[in-house]
Amino acid sequence: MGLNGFIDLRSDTLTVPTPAMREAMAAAEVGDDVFGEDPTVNLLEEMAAERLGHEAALLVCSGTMGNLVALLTHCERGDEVIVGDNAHVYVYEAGGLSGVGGILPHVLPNQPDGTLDVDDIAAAIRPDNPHYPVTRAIVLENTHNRMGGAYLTPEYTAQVATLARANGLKLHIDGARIFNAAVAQGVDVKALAQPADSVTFCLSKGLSAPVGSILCGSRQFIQKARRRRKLLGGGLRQAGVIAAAGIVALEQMVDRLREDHANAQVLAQGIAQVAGLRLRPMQVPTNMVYFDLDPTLPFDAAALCQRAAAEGVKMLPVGPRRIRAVTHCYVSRADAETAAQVIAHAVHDWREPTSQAAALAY
Ligand code: TLP
Repeated sequence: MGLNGFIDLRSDTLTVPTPAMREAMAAAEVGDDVFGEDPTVNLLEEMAAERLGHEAALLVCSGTMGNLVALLTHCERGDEVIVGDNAHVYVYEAGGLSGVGGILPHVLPNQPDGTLDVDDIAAAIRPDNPHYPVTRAIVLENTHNRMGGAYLTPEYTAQVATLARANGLKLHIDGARIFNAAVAQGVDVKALAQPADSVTFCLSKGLSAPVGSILCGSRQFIQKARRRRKLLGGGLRQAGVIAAAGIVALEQMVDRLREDHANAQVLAQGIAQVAGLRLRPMQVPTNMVYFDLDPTLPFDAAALCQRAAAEGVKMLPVGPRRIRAVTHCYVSRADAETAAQVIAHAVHDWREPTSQAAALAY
């Protein structure tokens, strides 16, 4: 197991195509997708739409592009979207919604479970008054990356969809890891995706495809979105080589996500036992483990990550004293156990330097 000799927990984006994907990519039947003539892309889009319970789907280059295309399709310049303060769309997408779309984010606090408070959303919808921007859409994220991989339930999603509809708004879901959310709750992904007007999900994260995300919505919405994708330079030609891996991802890589969740538990249990490290959140709902370094530890997150990497375990510092570790199909249960041991040793060695190191220091 492992990736390039490392247990690489920095992200599930690090996953590389499986042997079955490479075979499918090599054998893919292709055509010009801008002409709508790539049979493999067309098949993937049909499969994805059917799977999520939407009429149509569009292959895009990345999750970032999918979210931007969706918001460009729902909104006009000067419109406003309601979004969480920890949303990927708001924090990690280079400001594209404003920079490219001229769309204002109306930012609400994300709750620890990844939700936006429904009363907060209702209060944030602007009245029809020429002073205000037009509130056009609500964006949810499932699973929620910065809120610890928390998943949104079908009930919550339906509640927000109802609120959106009652106010003439669109609901977009950044479902980069929506299959993790479905598997973790044991529900059909349709129950999480169907209530929304548009949903993106990523093929290139836990599902292990090398490139690509999918945007789903109504036939009319996808037709309009296709033009926005072209505008952003995302009209690829023989994209069937990418889509072929995406088809394998949907067929073979979804159900096994439960293994990643189980391995995240193993890793979290190991980390929870290390004095000076604190899981936050305490519960690990899917494949993401976030933990903080106690202020008493004489090193920061970057230093601990550096030391763990020297022992073969890569993690991501996401704050001065905060670290993220993500499991995926190249992290086995044994790797999760090893990673926890490496982290424990790295912390312990710092706290109690060996007599030789102490002598050298002296
Ligand atoms: N997230 C990446 C980083 O950008 C943080 C990661 O390693 O987790 N939505 C969500 C919820 C995401 O976590 C990501 C990627 C995206 C969208 C964007 O997807 P890509 O990277 O394909 O543009």
